[in-house]
Amino acid sequence: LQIQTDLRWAMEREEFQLYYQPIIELSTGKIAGFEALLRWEHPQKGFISPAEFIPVAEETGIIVALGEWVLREACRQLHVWKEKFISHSSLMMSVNLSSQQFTADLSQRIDQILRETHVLGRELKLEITETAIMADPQLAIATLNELKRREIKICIDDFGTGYCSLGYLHQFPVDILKIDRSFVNQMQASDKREIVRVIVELAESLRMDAIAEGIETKEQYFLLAQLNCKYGQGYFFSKPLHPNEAEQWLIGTR
Ligand code: G
Ligand code: G
Ligand code: NA
Repeated sequence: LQIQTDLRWAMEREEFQLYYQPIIELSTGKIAGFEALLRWEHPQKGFISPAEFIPVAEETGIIVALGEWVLREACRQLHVWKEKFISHSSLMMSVNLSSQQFTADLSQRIDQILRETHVLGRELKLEITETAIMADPQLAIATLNELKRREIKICIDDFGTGYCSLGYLHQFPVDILKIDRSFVNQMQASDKREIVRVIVELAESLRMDAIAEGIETKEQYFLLAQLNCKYGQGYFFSKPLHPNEAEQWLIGTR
């Protein structure tokens, strides 16, 4: 496959770029951080969606090196912004992890990156899917505990779409449940709204926070705030932004 070959070269050719989507604290409307989202600008084909190339990067194992680049770049950018905008001192950076990055040596790799980029563990949030965690729950518990010792925040991504055993959930040192977009964008339907309510209450009873993704309307925002969902992100607030645009956002929202 051409895309496989191109992916191998793309890192050296510096064709990857991170975009940043603001994460909002719903009770105040203030920015709490960003989610880093990978973009690939192919020299001939233009922008290729991560939905298309991440699976290929996973099949070929390229995701491990690529994922490490993402972590380093996101941390580097966070540090730059914290130095530049001291009024945003509590800003956090969220990074997506592929299941293949979720290995026993993950925390040592991250230690190295945090040292290099002068970022603190508590400023970093990792987004992991239910599927990645449930692939090997015992390994997951050990790895998550290592991350927790460093005060790194753990978020279960796309919560509600995979299978996360409730029996395990309370054993995982998880900080945040991210409510999948598919529930959020149909919140005007009462059954979907109930699912969102149940996830927010589940998070609360497990002493976790909830974040909603894919908020596109003011109605969704108000409903989520009413349900005491702590954080949110989505096109209603902002699409994922080029770093320069993200900076403008920080300037405008101090
Ligand atoms: O940004 P966009 O909606 O096009 O992303 C599509 C999918 O790709 C999302 O599910 C997102 O989680 C995933 N994705 C984006 N950036 C990264 C990344 O840096 N690492 C991993 N593993 N997945 C990512
Ligand atoms: O599941 P995950 O958080 O990895 O998905 C992030 C992806 O969702 C990003 O690629 C981003 O472009 C996309 N996205 C972000 N906000 C919205 C939104 O409000 N609506 C829709 N449909 N997609 C969104
Ligand atoms: Na995510």
